[in-house]
Amino acid sequence: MRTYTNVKDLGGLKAAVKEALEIKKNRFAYKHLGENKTLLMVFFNSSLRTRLSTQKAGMNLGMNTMVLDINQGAWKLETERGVIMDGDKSEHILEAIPVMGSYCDIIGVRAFAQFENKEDDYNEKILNQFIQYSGRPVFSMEAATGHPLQAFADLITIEEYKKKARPKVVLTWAPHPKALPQAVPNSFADFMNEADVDFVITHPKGYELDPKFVRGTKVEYDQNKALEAADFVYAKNWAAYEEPNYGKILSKDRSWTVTTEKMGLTDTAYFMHCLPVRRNMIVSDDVIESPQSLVIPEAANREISAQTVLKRMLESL
Ligand code: AN0
Ligand code: CP
Repeated sequence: MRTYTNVKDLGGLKAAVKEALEIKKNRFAYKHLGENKTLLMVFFNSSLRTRLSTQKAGMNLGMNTMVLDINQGAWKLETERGVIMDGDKSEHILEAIPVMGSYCDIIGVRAFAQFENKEDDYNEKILNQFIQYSGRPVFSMEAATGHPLQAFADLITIEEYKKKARPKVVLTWAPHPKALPQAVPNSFADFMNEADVDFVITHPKGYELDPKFVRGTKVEYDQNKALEAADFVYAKNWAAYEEPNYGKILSKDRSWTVTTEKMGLTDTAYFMHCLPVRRNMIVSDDVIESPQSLVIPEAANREISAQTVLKRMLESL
């Protein structure tokens, strides 16, 4: 595997989940693969889970791991070509990327949508420059339009907990005080569309996601209706995608918060969220603390999704 940026890079999902569950049973079985190989993780944004789980996955595979926080200690990077660099940015990304590539064998990149220019975000301007100029296999640790390590971990979790062959999975928008990217819901939709699930999306009008990820999925604007008979409720906030509101908050309506009452509409569904989560905005204390909450096992599976991807990349070096 040379790149991991979306569901297609995994090939068949069934085989990928099977491989992931085998890795989970014996996570040190492939320790020889990473011997004398170096993983570099580059963060343009904050992280708890991605940072720790991906580093742990690399260590399970015997890799050396290095982390660079671009905004804490590295030089500020210019990302536009042709700019006269007389401002506060000391280095151009066109030098920085191949230099980073020269010190490692595999690179992970976290570079969120910046909400300044929709085209730049949706063309994955930063991530694609790493793919083009690093000379190394590159994987997304949440880029502008997707978070495929998260969605893969989500799918593994659903496979582990589902009680029927084809569960109903509902992705619901929920309120949040700050504008958040569409990366997590985009990737979740991308994966659910390829998985054997009955997938429904619900959000207020104006929060329509990129049709490239939604594909033919049913969008039900009435959250209560969408939740009926759900087996899994996946909550997430995102800012508007459609112009002229790209990156804007259109609603903070707390009637969309996932509460015990809302979960009562489901078929005793499990609750999922990628974390970090704002309690009593996205989800009530009661729901996230209930036995139906999968947020911790879901986060734990991030180690497994990362390890499956890194294993495949090491195998193709
Ligand atoms: C980020 C987001 O919504 O994309 C990261 C989630 C994994 N969340 C926040 O910035 C709070
Ligand atoms: N879910 C997730 O990616 O968490 P972090 O932002 O803490 O890495």
